[in-house]
Amino acid sequence: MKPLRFAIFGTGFWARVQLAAWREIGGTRCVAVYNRSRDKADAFARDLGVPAVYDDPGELLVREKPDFVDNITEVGGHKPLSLLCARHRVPCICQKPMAPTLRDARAMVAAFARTDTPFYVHENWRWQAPLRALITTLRSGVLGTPFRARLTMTSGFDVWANQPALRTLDQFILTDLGTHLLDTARACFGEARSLYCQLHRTLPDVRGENVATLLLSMGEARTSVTVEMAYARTPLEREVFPQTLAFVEGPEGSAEITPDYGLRITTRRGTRHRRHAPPRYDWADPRYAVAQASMVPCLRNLLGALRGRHAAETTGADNLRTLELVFAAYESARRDAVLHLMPA
Ligand code: 89V
Repeated sequence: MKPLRFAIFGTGFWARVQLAAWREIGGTRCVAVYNRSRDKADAFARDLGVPAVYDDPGELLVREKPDFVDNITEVGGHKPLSLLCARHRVPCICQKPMAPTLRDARAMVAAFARTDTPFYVHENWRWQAPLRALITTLRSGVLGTPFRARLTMTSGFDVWANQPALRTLDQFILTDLGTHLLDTARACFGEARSLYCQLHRTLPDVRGENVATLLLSMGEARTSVTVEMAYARTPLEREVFPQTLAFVEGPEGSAEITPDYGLRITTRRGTRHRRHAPPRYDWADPRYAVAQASMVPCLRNLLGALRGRHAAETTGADNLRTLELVFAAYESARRDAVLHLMPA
């Protein structure tokens, strides 16, 4: 089968690993890159063997006619560059968070819908090996319908070293990490009915909030889901970045994701423990192993959708539901109020 020809927009930290993840899967060929500063795009193309470099994304689309674009720019580039793809009717995968406001995100999804052009969001968290094993366990019904769950990602890791732009965001942890955890919560427990959130800003050199705690009622069963996240440089006995830990309780059993990529499932028959360590890729930064490895199944799912083989899990339209939770969380924290998101 002919490889799909694609272009990458943005040549920063994530673009390098994302291209490696595309190459891991096969079936595509990166034919061009665009970056605002051409010297960065030149260096990227030279290091990674991409044949063409542009500092004008419109010109790239006209000349190269890619089968799709992977938009891996910082959040400020997501809307303008995705809309450019929509205007050219070029399918686009947009990095998370899709947009800095819900209004922008809705406009993006609508633009692709109007031109009947595929639009996906690169949301890889739900594809992390231990979380995927948890999702499969929940869908098997072995725990019964969960009544309570906790997702936790609390880390002292210096995320700003590789992503300095995160320091200057007015809205930080909910948009950067909250998108991931709330999307994973949706994959596990269904849509949120209500939400309450508290935020803290504890670091003088980071503009936005860096600690968030949410309580959601999710799905038909109104599962009580607590989501905790922090990038607070708090000394921790055990650093598990970028793993998300979880504990789920149901009438028939419980499940726990432990710091060593373990999934422990306890039913009346006892406890079963299995490790779901991420595959090791030589292109992946070992400090980000489980997160970067999850790009492979995430991109495989999106590629299958681009080829028309199946529906993508993380379409733009689906991801709107995740962003609705992110922005509802800011509103809840601002008003110190529970928000009801669905008719009871
Ligand atoms: O994957 C990401 O989007 C990163 C991280 C969650 C590691 O902070 O920004």
